[in-house]
Formats: sequence, C-alpha cells, structure tokens
Amino acid sequence: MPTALITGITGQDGSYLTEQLLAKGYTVHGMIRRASNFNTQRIEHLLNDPAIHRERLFLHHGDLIDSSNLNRLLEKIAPNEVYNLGAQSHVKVSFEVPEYTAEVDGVGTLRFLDAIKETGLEKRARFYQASTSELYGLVQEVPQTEKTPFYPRSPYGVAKLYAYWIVVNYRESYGLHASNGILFNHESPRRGETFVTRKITRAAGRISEGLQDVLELGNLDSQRDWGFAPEYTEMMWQILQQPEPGDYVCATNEMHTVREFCEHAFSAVGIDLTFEGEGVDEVGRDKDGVVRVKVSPSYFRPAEVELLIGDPAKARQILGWEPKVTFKELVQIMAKSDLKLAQREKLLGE
Ligand code: NDP
Ligand code: GDR
Repeated sequence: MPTALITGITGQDGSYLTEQLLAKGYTVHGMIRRASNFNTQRIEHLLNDPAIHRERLFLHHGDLIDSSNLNRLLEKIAPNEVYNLGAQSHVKVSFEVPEYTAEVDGVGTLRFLDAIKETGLEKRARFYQASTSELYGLVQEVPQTEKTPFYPRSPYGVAKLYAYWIVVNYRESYGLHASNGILFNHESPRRGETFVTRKITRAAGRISEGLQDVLELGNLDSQRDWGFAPEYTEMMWQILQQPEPGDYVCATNEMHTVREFCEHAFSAVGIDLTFEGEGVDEVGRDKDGVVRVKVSPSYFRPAEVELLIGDPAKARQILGWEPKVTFKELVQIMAKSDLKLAQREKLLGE
C-alpha cells in the first residue's frame, strides 16, 4: 500500500486527511513541530489506537524552515505522496509576522520541492500543495476559476502565490507530479478557534450557556465561500490520483457574509439576533435587546479580501467532485458541536 508524508498533520485538514488515508490503507507519516504543550489533540484518537500508531501512523519532528530535516525525512520515508499542508495559515497574523510567513508558506514549499528533486524522488513522489482562494484577493472576476488572475492582499496571500508558482515551475521544469488545490474556506468542528466561523460558533455556544456575554468581530460584510473540510481533504487525494498533475479550484460556488454566519450560528443555539447600526457601531442584539455581537476595529485587516466565491466546474468534470454539505448544514454541524463543548465546560466549571 502507498505511503504518504503530510506536513501540517496536527491542523484541521491534516487530521481529516490522515483519517481518510488510513481508511484507504495508507501508511501515513506526519511532520509535527516541537511545542511546549501538546499540539496533537486533533489526531489524539489515532495516536491512542495501538493498531494504528507506530504501525501505520508515524510522527516526526520537523519544520518547513529546516531543509536538512526535510531531506532526511524524504530519504527515510521515500513517500509515494506528499501533502504540503503546513503553514502559518492565519491571514491577519501574517501582517504581524510577514517575513516568517514568507519563509514557511512560500520558501517552505520550494524547500520541499527541491528536497524531492535532490533526493531523487521526483519520479516516485506526487506532491500536493495547499493553495488558497486568498490568491485571488482583490476581486478580478466572479466567480473565481483556475483562469482568474491573482491579486493577493496579505503577506499570507503573497507567500502562497510564490508557493503556487514554484509548484507550477517544478512541474514544468523537472516533470514533477506536483499539483495545486486552490481551496476556498473550509470549516468544521476542528477549525482553529481564531478563524471567524469557529470563533462565532464557540461564542454562540458559550453565550447560550451563560459562559460569555458578547462576541467581538471585525468586518461583518466580508463574504466567503464556506465548505465542509472533510470533503475538501478528500479532493486533495483525488488530485494526486490523476495521471497528470494540475491545478483545481475547490469551492461550493455559494457565498455568505460573516453577519449571515452569525445569524445562523446563534439561531442554531436558540438565540435570534437582530443587527442594527453601521460600521464599527453595528451590533447584534438578542430578543431581549442585549448586545451579543459587536464590532471591534482591532479585528480589521490592513487590506481586506471582501469577497470570494469559487466555481469548481473543473473539479466536477475531471475528478467527479461535488460539495455535499450545504452552508446551513455546515453552520448547524459546527454550532451543535460547540454547544456540546460549552455544556461540558460549564459542567467542569461547576
Ligand atoms: P491549520 O492552521 O489548522 O494547520 C496548519 C498546520 O501547519 C498545523 O499542523 C501547524 O502546526 C503546521 N505548521 C505551522 N507552521 C509550520 C512550520 N513552520 N513547519 C511545519 N508545520 C507548520 O490550517 P488548515 O488545516 O486549516 O489548513 C491547511 C493548509 O491549507 C494550510 O497550508 C492553509 O494555509 C491552507 N488552506 C486552508 C484553507 C482553509 O479554509 N482551512 C483554505 C485554503 C488553504 P501546529 O499544530 O504545530 O501549529
Ligand atoms: P480567511 O479566514 O482570512 O478567509 O482565511 P478568517 O476566518 O480568518 O476570516 C474570514 C473573513 O472574516 C472576517 N472577520 C474575521 N476574521 C477573523 N479571523 N476574526 C474575526 O473576528 C473576524 N471578523 C470578521 C475577516 O476579515 C475575513 O474577511 C482562511 C484561512 O484558513 C487561510 O489559511 C485560507 O487560505 C483561507 O481561509 C482560504
């Protein structure tokens, strides 16, 4: 059975992809970063399974800024498939650590591709790059496709632009089976808590349980094409099964505002919100008139991506991929899961 190497295995996508590859019979090797606290919560259930951990799932310390480590891992593992999901993945944070973001998200991808070439694995290892709808940035066309020009609006987007093109370049120069999945926002109960969807569902659950009073957000008008993460990680695998490498948009072709996400998430836990006011004065009140959502300028970005919506026609045609979970279902899944989490928190606190 094939062997896969995943960077970013401890993240949202890495955890789903690992489950899916193990279910297909793969041996999975994951790169993890040394941390002062445990950072493997999302794959804990797999690590606790003795039939899996150290039998078909192996973890290795490493970092995308450490070339010699990448070389050693590739030589040792000789993977058939490499999924490069590791990244400083927070757009707002990338404005605060632009150089680090460029190192990890941009040059890190080059280091990996070059390590594949230098270890002589270019005919054996297929490479998946976690590209992003943030490449589109400032709207050039709606909906966005594989042919839409890029105009990134953050150090994160610019670093990922470099990664995108270096993948294309290594494919064209050295014949690597290297592909970009241009994934639009995808969410789940495993989403990091500082991304807007999870921040909202966590707050909705906690407010409904009386553990928190109010949620502070940034731009409520921003619009995103939100899908369900496990469906997107399945597509990563599909891309690498194609005889030819290529670049694919992965999206639902439907977009909603942050405000709408809030309304649905709060409604899922029994709180009906009414929004009033404008800009930083906008608030969301519950039926008793209590302010539950307010806007804080500290969450605005120096440059915003106002609108993203992707057309996955190429993926539908070539991979047979279709998004299944709808926007409303996605919000329900996340809100219900975070309500349970808040209830457990409350119980433990009592
Ligand atoms: P997460 O933030 O949940 O996970 C990021 C992963 O990268 C974590 O495992 C993290 O490790 C690891 N990582 C961070 N820095 C480094 C480094 N220097 N070296 C090695 N590993 C590192 O992201 P997602 O799972 O949501 O996203 C996966 C990938 O897809 C990312 O590249 C992201 O930019 C991209 N993407 C995500 C989209 C989304 O909507 N989720 C959409 C489009 C692209 P640790 O746990 O130790 O922090
Ligand atoms: P994004 O996701 O920047 O699209 O990047 P995020 O959830 O951070 O923001 C989405 C939109 O919501 C607005 N927003 C807020 N965002 C956050 N995080 N916190 C807030 O309080 C808040 N209030 C409003 C943002 O301004 C933005 O417009 C994600 C990441 O997973 C990237 O790695 C990935 O490449 C892209 O999705 C596709």
